[in-house]
Amino acid sequence: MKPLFKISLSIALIGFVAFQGCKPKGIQASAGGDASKAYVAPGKYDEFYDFVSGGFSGQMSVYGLPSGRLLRVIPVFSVDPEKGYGYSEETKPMLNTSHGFVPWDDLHHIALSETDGIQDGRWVFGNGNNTPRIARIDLKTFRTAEIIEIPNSAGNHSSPFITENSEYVIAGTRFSIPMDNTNGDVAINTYKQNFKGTVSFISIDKTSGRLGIAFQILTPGINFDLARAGKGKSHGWMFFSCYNSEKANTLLEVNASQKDKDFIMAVNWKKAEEYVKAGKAQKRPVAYAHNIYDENKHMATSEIEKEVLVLDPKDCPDMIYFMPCPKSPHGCDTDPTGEYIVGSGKLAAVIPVFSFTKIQKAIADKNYEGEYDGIPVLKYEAVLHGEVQKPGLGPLHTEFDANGNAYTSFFISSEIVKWRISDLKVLDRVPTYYSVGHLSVPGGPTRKPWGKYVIAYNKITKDRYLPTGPELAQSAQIYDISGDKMKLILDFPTIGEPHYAEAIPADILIKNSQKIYKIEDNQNPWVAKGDKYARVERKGNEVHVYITAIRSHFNPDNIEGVKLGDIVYFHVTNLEQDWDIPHGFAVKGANNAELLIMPGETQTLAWKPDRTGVFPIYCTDFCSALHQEMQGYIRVSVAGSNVPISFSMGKTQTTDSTAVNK
Ligand code: RUQ
Ligand code: CUA
Repeated sequence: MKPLFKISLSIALIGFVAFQGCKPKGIQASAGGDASKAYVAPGKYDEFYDFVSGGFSGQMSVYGLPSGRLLRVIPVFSVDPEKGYGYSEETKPMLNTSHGFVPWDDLHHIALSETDGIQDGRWVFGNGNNTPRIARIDLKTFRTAEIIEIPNSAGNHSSPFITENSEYVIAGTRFSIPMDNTNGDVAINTYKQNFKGTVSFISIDKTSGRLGIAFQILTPGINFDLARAGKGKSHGWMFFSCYNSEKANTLLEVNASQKDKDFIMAVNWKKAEEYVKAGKAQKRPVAYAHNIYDENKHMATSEIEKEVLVLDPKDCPDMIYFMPCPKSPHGCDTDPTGEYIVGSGKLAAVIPVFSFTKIQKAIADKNYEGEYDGIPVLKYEAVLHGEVQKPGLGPLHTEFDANGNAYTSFFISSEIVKWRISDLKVLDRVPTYYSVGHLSVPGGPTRKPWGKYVIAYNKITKDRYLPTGPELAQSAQIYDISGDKMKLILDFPTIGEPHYAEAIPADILIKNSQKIYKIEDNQNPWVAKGDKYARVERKGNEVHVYITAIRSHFNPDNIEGVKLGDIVYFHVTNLEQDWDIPHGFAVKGANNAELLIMPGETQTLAWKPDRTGVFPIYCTDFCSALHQEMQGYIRVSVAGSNVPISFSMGKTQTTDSTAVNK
């Protein structure tokens, strides 16, 4: 098998290289779809919100479908000067980790919360790949509400995947590593002895959404790539794709592609819950950050948590099984009925489809082909529903419609292939421009796909848009899937590198969308709930400026008495109570971004002046006809100055106009 495979891989790669090298003829002609299907008239709403991961931008973006209009970029793991996220004192703790402040991450996957296997529109989750984290975004405010770090993990790629009643978001580690509570200072080539993997089950509080690491399962030292929860009949199970069953620690490109089959790991998490209840989990000392944004205080707090429960499969029989899966599986997707699990070997020539019923039978019959690190390996043929033959090259991800069809992306052959789950027949194929990674059908990973479109998220765009220097935009392409044949109707560039996306009917979110923060509910410790609270206070070398903002002035707007060596905290409260009236706040020379303060909210900017003088402050968001007049001054005097703290708005100064610092 090995030499044969090598040949087919090199043919695939030659094909890929050739494909990269010259543009197939006639592409521009074939790319013209029925654009009217993507047309949303000015002033009309889109039918779906589409939440798209930003990859190495660390953010999540929100588009309208089918128009492809960009509605919002939600800052998640990366600082965002546009919104002051990660720059204001209130939001800095959101990016705290056990390594300190980490202002960036690599966000690959989206998971919308579900009730009974249907999207409920409460939260959207995203993973941080680099410094393992999961974020929860509140869909009332489209803001990051919580970030939890994951211990015993390195490269949180197989994440976050949600169960059908949002019991858990689940995260598998991409890299195996020495566990956090062991001495990690070991030779890298002791991989096989010292490196382990984990998968983490992070519980979601039903009302508040608050996250907590319920337990982790220790696994052999392999790499987890993706995952999906079971649903319907397979609810209570979780399926993870894994590669590097060879346990290579170097040149994985070759060394982790040796075996014909890697695995899909099936975890019976209901059983795992029983083991935790029965006290089978070990408490392990770890350190991970847990950051929560309090909506009433408009402020995040970060705590370092110290312990995690770990289940070792050695002590927990019947909890995990391996299923052989051809050649370095990437995507692992469960169909809407929960009966079928689709594996996608990046280097495989077929798509294997597993049957949950057969998996249960093989487990009951102990139909094993052996063991891997003491964990039973089920017989491939015994658990297989069948293989899709000759589907394309480099299958990555599969989504579903409500009519029993599957849509698989093919990176190497740059196409989407539609096939029928029941008889595994290929029904249609369309090219993508180019090299599609994930694809997404609205509701596609749930029990209730909404269908209508499949959206391809492409890694390479080459000649699709005007050239923009060495780097070109990644792109999304929308295909109409309402008929038998897929039809390209629109393509649009994306922010960062889009990996996965999930779309949800707009109606589900619109009704909950928050318009303002009520000023009377503002519990920020530095709030100024009206003009009479506007003031400046000195505390040692800290100067606290309590500023209110309302169209079109700041109160106070003239501030004096700051001395070199002071640190100034501008606590700005936006007194507006109208929808869509944020004010911004910036001061010259701050080593910081602006603040962008929503109606009813308080945010704080820290500024350490580096020279004496008079510095402008101003509103950055065009809020009114007199936005440009929304400005003021702050005076900074020498260190030993006796200029007293003073502040005002609207008063004509009575001091001697020639007064300068002595
Ligand atoms: S991955 S392009 Cu990071 Cu989801 Cu498959
Ligand atoms: Cu406030 Cu511009």
